[in-house]
Amino acid sequence: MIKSPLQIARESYAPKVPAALKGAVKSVQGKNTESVADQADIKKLFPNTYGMPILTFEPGDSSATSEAIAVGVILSGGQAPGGHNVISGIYDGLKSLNPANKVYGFLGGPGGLVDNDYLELTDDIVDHYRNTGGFDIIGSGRTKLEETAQFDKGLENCKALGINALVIIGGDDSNTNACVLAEYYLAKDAGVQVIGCPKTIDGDLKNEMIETSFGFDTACKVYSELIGNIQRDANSAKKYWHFIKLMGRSASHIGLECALQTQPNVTIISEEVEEKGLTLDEVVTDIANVVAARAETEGNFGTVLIPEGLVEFIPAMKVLISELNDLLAHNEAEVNAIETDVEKRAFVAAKLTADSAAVFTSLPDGFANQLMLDRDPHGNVQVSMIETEKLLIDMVAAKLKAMKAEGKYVGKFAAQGHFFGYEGRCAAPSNFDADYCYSLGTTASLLIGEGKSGYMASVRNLTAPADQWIAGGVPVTMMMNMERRHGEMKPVIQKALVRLDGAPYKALVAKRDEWAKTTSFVYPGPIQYFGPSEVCDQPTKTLMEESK
Ligand code: FBP
Repeated sequence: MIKSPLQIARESYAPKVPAALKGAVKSVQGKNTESVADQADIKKLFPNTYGMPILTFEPGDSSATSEAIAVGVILSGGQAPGGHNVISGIYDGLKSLNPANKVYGFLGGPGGLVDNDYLELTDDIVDHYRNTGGFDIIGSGRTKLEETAQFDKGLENCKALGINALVIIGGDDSNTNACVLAEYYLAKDAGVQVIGCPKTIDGDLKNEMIETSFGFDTACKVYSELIGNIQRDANSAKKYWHFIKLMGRSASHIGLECALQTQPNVTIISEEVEEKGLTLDEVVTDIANVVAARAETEGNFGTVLIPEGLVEFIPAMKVLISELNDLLAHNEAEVNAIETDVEKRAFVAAKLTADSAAVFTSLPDGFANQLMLDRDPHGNVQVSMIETEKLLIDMVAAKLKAMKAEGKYVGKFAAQGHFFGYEGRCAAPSNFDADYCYSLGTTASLLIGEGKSGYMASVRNLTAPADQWIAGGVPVTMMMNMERRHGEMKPVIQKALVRLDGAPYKALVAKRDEWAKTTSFVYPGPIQYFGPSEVCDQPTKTLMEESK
């Protein structure tokens, strides 16, 4: 493989780690824990992993096992910058516990564990991927580990390889399943520990003990660079409105962080739309009003940030999508057998409730077709395939036309649509993510050495310099509550949506009217890896606001 000069230079970057992880390490037990809600139900479902104490690693004599062990690593779900550093942290951590320890990577995500598709990681392989983006070292996948038959097959494969522990690097659903697996193996006394690591660019796996998921920092910095470039173009030519959809399946953390970094004219926050019960027409009217006001002062240009998951937060659309999910799941064969989109739409519309059918038939055909596309293995609509930015452009254009007819708009509206998602998911990790991920991996190896299972690696105090970060383990059950999924109540890690009483959202609200009226764009530029710390090591604005 030909490497770029930057890749070669980054190979020798030594990630910064918490001071406590630099020498001999002991684990200190904190208080026993409770789940965030539904304690009785979660306790009953997780008798072996419920209530375990929080662990913190501090300098001191280790009680970790020095017997040689083997560990299996799995990358689960969407790519996030820094995954390779989690693996190199696990690898180095285990080798420093005992050079005879082995690390296997299961290929192509959780499915690799069930299919016994694996690769033994060696110095050569790991060195090749240090500080690089992507998940290509072993690949990722979205197979759900939830059936006991899969757990048993996985166990058989672990036993054949002599694997004593698995590390599952994933988002909220994957870590929920990791905990179910940990519980199952403990109940069976199977001798395989399971540890989770918090991954997702979406930033929605966070709580009191997990300050951020890895990858969020880099992805937001990449998108903010691109938004800044577009804003500079918009401000130079003064002829386009740019509607930019940003990845993040549910929560609007990415849009919010990018807004704080770039100061666009309009930022839609899905959670706010839901809270206020806004209709699609009201969202469109709000944008059109900003376009009309700027036409009279600044000119016919600007930027609108749109969260990827918006459609699922507009109340009427949410009901429609949920009906569509059930309807498509129950009539899969029939729907697939229909040849044309027109007939498909008619078939679906006839089966929806009257209100949802009215919403569905009012949508542009192309958009309605996108809502009928295949769901992902977790039953979610694949929002990355829904062109919300184009829908909004068309609807804003129509609204402005009507406003013009009423003499309420005097400008000229020309718009460009963009979707930033895949551009950021495999970017070379920022220093923050390179350091954070390596620390998470090292922490996971220590949790394994301590014989723990059902824990997630946690590294906190992230707005301080890395040597002051606090590493430890948090029982996954602590993050759980019961939620209805596909008609059944299930224990799941509580998803962290944007909090409307949270500091990052309040920081946006304090400024957004000014950013709408004026041209206050910020152009963050590309991620920097070499140079002064204030340029290279800054955490996200979200973390900084939350830690104030
Ligand atoms: P994870 O939750 O697995 O981290 O993935 C998040 C995500 O990047 C979303 O932001 C996006 O909607 C989705 O993955 C896209 O999925 P795919 O890679 O399957 O197109």
